[in-house]
Amino acid sequence: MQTMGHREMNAPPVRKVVRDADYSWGTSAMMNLYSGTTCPFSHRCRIVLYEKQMDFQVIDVDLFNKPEDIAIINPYNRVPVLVDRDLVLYESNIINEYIDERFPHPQLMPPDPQTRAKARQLLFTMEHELFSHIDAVEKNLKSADKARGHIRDRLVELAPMFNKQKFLLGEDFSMLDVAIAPLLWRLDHYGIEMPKTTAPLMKYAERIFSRQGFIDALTPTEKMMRR
Ligand SMILES: N[C@@H](CCC(=O)N[C@@H](CS)C(=O)NCC(=O)O)C(=O)O
Repeated sequence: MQTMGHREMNAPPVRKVVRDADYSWGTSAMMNLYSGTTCPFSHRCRIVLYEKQMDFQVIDVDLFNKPEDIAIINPYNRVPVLVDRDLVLYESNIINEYIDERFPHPQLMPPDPQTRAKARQLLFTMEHELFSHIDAVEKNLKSADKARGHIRDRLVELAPMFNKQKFLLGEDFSMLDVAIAPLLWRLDHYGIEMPKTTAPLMKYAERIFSRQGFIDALTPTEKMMRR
């Protein structure tokens, strides 16, 4: 088993498919992320892990045949779940803040308390305004079209901001960009059509998609979501 630390150049992080024997939390020296291969929330955590360039394992969880053990490590029975020795964490934004504090370079949350608090507030707003509608689209519920409309309208409002700045918090890539990226990547896949007025937002999305950490974090299934 590799020890925790920065990876050798060109040595890709390990990704392996989950088997019962892999549920050995508390014994591995590396961080283990239990991740859904198409899950936008797991996608967020994979992006942070790959941006940080440390050793970790991503354990692919088949959500259509979910192992019972997930309910043991997460009372809400969902992925992502991060296991770092005897620490078990769930909720993507909480996991990401932990990874960011544990491996501060490059730092993804703002360094000063006021901007950091503002960032957390914006993460909350993003969950409320955008990601709370994803479930309806993913599960193709009756409300899916309404949910698509909500997401599109919020993104239309956001678009002009990127005429003035490169990323959500200003000139630097941050945790907010990580948090929204899986949704932007899935717009076609979710059948959310964006009007031409959102060109600045689409340019912003491409800026994120071209980052090496983002590319490395994509699962084979996610790669196929965009043509
Ligand atoms: N708020 C959670 C949402 C996690 C979530 O909804 N995960 C989905 C997959 S994307 C899940 O595990 N659903 C349970 C299931 O499919 O059985 C987070 O940010 O981590």
